[in-house]
Amino acid sequence: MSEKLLVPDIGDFENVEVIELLVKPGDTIKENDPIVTIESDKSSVEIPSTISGKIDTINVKVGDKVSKGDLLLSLINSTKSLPESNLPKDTENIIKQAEEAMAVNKEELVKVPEPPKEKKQSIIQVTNGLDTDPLETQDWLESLTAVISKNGNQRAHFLIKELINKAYREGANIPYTQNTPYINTIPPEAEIKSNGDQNMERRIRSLIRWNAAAMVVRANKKFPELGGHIGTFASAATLYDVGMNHFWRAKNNKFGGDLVYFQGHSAPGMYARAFLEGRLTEKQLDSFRQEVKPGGLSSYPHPWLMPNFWQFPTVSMGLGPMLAIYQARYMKYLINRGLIKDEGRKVWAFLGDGEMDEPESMGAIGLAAREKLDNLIFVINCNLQRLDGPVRGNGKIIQELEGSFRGAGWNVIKVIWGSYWDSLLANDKTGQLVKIMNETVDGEYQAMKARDGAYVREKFFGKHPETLELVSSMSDKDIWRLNRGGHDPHKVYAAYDKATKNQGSPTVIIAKTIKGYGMGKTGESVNTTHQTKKLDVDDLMYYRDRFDVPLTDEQVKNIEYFKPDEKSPEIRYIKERRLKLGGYLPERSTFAKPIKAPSKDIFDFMKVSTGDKEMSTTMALVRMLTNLLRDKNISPRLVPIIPDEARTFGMEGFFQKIGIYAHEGQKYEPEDAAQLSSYREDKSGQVLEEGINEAGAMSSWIAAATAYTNHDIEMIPIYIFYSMFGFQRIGDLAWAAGDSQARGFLVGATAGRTTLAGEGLQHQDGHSHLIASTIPNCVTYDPTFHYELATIFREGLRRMHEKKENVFYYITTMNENYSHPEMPKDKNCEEGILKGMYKIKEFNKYKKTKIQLLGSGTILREMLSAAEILQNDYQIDSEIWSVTSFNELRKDGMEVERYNLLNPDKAPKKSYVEQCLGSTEGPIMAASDYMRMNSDQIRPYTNNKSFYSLGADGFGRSDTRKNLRKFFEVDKEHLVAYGLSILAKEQLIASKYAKDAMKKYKIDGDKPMPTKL
Ligand SMILES: Cc1ncc(C[n+]2csc(CCOP(=O)(O)OP(=O)(O)O)c2C)c(N)n1
Ligand SMILES: [Mg+2]
Repeated sequence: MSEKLLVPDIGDFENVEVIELLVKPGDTIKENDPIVTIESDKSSVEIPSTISGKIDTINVKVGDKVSKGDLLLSLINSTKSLPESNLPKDTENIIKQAEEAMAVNKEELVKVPEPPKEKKQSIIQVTNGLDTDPLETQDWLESLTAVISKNGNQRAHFLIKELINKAYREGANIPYTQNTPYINTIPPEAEIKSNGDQNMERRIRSLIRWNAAAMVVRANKKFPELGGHIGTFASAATLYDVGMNHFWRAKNNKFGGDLVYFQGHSAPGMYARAFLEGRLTEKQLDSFRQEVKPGGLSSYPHPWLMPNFWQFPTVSMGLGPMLAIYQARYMKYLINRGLIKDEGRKVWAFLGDGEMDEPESMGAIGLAAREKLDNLIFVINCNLQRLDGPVRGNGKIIQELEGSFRGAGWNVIKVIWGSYWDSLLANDKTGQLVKIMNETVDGEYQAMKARDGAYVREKFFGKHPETLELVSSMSDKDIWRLNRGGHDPHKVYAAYDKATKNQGSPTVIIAKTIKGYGMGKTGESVNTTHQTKKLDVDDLMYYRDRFDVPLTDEQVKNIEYFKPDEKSPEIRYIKERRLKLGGYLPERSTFAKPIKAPSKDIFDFMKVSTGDKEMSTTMALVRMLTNLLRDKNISPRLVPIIPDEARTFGMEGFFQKIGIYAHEGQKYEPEDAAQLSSYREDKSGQVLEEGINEAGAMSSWIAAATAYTNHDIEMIPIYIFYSMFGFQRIGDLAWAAGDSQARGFLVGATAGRTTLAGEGLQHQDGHSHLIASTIPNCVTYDPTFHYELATIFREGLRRMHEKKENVFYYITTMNENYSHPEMPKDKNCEEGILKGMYKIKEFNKYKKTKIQLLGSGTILREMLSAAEILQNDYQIDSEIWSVTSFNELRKDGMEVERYNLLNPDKAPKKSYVEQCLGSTEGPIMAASDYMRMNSDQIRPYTNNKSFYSLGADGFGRSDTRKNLRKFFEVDKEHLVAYGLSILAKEQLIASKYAKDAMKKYKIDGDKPMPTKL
């Protein structure tokens, strides 16, 4: 049967140009195969076939304008698609596989036996002092206890929910609290026990504690300026040790490995463990924070400085939690796209309670719950202190965090009290103990641990006769021994076990600890703990005794490290545990295969002139990406990341072509279902549409850009954003990306202070290149023409993803439409584009006066126009240089200058700028759509030639592009006037020409500087 394929609904567009035919008569095509590419003035989209068959005739040609309903082609032997299966084949397959895997997981889930729960005592307590009828309360509570023991927790929960709903419907509009009492979430009888040797683990932990502290103290004894932290790891040692001994699986050839984000300033503890494991030497410990000589240990986790050890930079507070969430999300993305196996890997993040004050720390917890990231576990170490003092002196950080995380939909496990409290809580028949636990504020809890047992008896248990009675048979020492949950390996183990088995939501473990645990009077639970980095001999003796470290007094005085013999049970144990868990942690490695850069011809279409066709560089980029999606090596690895601006950048064609990642697929028919670029969410979708969330998008980008090490698969993330909402919004994340050795593309679209016209002060970017230039491994470009963009992009693919160079690219693209010329034939052009500048044109008619004109981004076009005016109206010759990157030119200049200064006896080298401009004629005038500082960067490298830079300094404002360029004095008229004035200043022409030009172009010499307006 024969069938006709018509142009589908293409949204609001009419008469859209056909720019590519992707098939020819005689071809056999399948459903969803792209047929033609059409292009409006803003975006290009492929039209896929909805029919399979052999092409009989094609009814359109390149250059035709088409609208909805126009005939594209006729097919013979066609079969039409069924409406419900319009997903691409591989998408369908991936979904099928994922669904099968989910079914298997579900079966596994059913098989996991629930631990036997012996209910001895109700955990529900009377805690409300405003109880007006205790007997009635008791009745209700007993009924509930009966339900729990007879029908289980779920039933009890259901009944409570129904009661609350009923109360709400009856008008009792009192919000349900997100808090549970201030006790452990897991009751003692439900705790899963560790099979580890507890005595052995305590001994090992004590040695790690000692060596960690010794390392900091030794470094500071040598060089007091070095700093370091003891108190943080001291509070978290048990939290780390239980994970290291029992939970965290390393990467090896059979398993991808869990990913652990260690709290930045607990690094000494990780080094101390690695020392016992034999991964670090004593000499290395002694070079903690002395990294200038190779082999030193970095202050905090920095993959850039210790590339085989640290995986995640976490010390800038708040970044760790966000990055971990997006890492867990990205892991699911890779699984759902069928790019990695689902091995049940987990992402763990260790955070400080003070760190949770960072808006970033909590900023993405909603996403984690929404996306059901049950591969994510947060451990918040609540030692109740941050740097200066208590985190919530007058409140309770644990309760506050519980409320926020539960509200967001997380599985919350509180680990507040250690095992010594179990019997006290069991004997708390009236609930008075829990009541005072609930009422005591963190400031008091902290103060108690800075004192002694007698103080705790008086100030805590003494709050009520019943609780005082509860501890009457206990000595002050016994009271002092009542431990906090985060220091009890049993409680921590039970929490970790529960967290790893949780399904359908992320888990947060909120553990209560003591800052400076074991440091005694000088450092335990005191406000100055955070800065303690020196311990005197008495403190050290106390610390040794507190943890039974087998060192003599003499050895303590010398602050010696302690490492048992290789054959000792301790070392054997520590190694055995890690062997069982697949290897050591942290460790950074990569086994990712490179991606072959696409052949040059895939970019050829960008090397020819666009003729009359005008387009922006943003559009040229999208065209290029569309083409790259046809390269079988590149296509699956591209990760387009967009913060809800796809349409702004003309990328809506991607919705249908590769889909938007959505872990639940698409549960609704989109409003625009009938249209070609309809909003398509898909479980195996490729685009990460992050919402209005630049920090989240950047975190996703970092996860993708480091997938080569964390998942052993090289990915090509391309995050496209409004350039103004890039670096200045997420600068610290970009810095962390550099540290992480991220590889990928950042695209600052709609860039330029005067190029993005109507949006105004907050939108117009005149400095992102300068911010980007602060990151040493960030390579930046500001191209003007499509062939420059293609050359830069291809080289980026080659350097980062084929040659595995640890750099990342920042490219600005613009929204100004213009036609693009053919790539110059000059064989040095490509090299120049990549190095940062090349000569694009020369006017040499009059051979009297010459000027060198440098332009970047869209201002290059103003410069080209200005050169023409200078030639035609003023008989000035010029050479015009397209500067694709002032930043790259400066890097080269700096390096060459440094070499020359350090090698005064050798023949000096020439910077690339000098090679280009050093022996040219006339002064140099440079301009870009960025601050003058952008072009000023190359001033020192021009061989003392006169150098003038122009740029868009000052706050932007909304107006037409023409008016803005005039205002910032980077339009062709100002460039002409400035050019003439420069030549006059250099005494090459008379000043009257400049004056004339200013009059002609109505340029007011007394106008205030734009920075002051
Ligand atoms: C963004 C940022 N701001 C400030 C700091 C400096 N700083 C380092 S540790 C610290 C206190 C941390 O308190 P908390 O998170 O409770 O960790 P703890 O040491 O108590 O475990 C601060 C303010 C930082 N590292 N990062
Ligand atoms: Mg803290």
